[in-house]
Amino acid sequence: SSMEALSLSSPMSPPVILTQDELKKIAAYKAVEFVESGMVLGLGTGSTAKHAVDRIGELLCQGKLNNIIGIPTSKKTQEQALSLGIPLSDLDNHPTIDLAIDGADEVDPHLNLVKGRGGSLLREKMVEGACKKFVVIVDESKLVKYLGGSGLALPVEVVPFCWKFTANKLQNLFESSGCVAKLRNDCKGEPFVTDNGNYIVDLYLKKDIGDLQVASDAILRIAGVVEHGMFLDMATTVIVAGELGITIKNK
Ligand code: ABF
Repeated sequence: SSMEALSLSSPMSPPVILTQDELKKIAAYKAVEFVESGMVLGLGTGSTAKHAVDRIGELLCQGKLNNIIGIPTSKKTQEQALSLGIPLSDLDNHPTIDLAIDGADEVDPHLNLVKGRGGSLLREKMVEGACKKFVVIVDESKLVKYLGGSGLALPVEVVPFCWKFTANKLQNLFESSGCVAKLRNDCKGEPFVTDNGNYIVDLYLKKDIGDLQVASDAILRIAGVVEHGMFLDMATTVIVAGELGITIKNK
């Protein structure tokens, strides 16, 4: 893996304090520099990816990009892209995508990710799994030593049918990591429903779950599980914006 650091301010200028949203925007704009006319683009979801989609719309509008086809990873991003006039299609029509840009909840030192706090993990995994290049954009708060290390949950999309049965199986699977499985609720206290009509079970872990590929396979073997939020060996580039500048990590 290679690394490249770009400073945001010259050594002589006074330090600039940036908000987390400004850092997200800096990472997003940097990623859009990889976009070229004629590309089929995976469009991510979340507050970081939103800046990238806005920027792509702006460049299209200014005529600085042409012939872009966007493949959205959620209904929300689909609406945003439509409002910006970005031409859209889907994986059925474009099974190979040139480049996807999306955020993440956690990034480990090997560029493995946790995604799905926003609830769009299934479509994200389908689209981003079909990409030649997958550029992840984060502010430095998303960097962790191991997945689960932020104290946030590992999200799992499950079918609504007997979700408690599935949640129990998931909790038991990671019993030795002190796992607690909770159904995600929306702001009204009702089960959160994904774009695909499913539920999300959030797995809170107290310890490292060990071999991630083994954990991934075990989760996916449970009937009732649709997909989980570990994105292993998928990111080709991670752009991290921090107070001291932008770091670009390549696989
Ligand atoms: C999507 O947005 C999700 O996979 C991830 O959960 C979330 C990150 O959101 P934000 O950029 O708002 O932190 O990429």
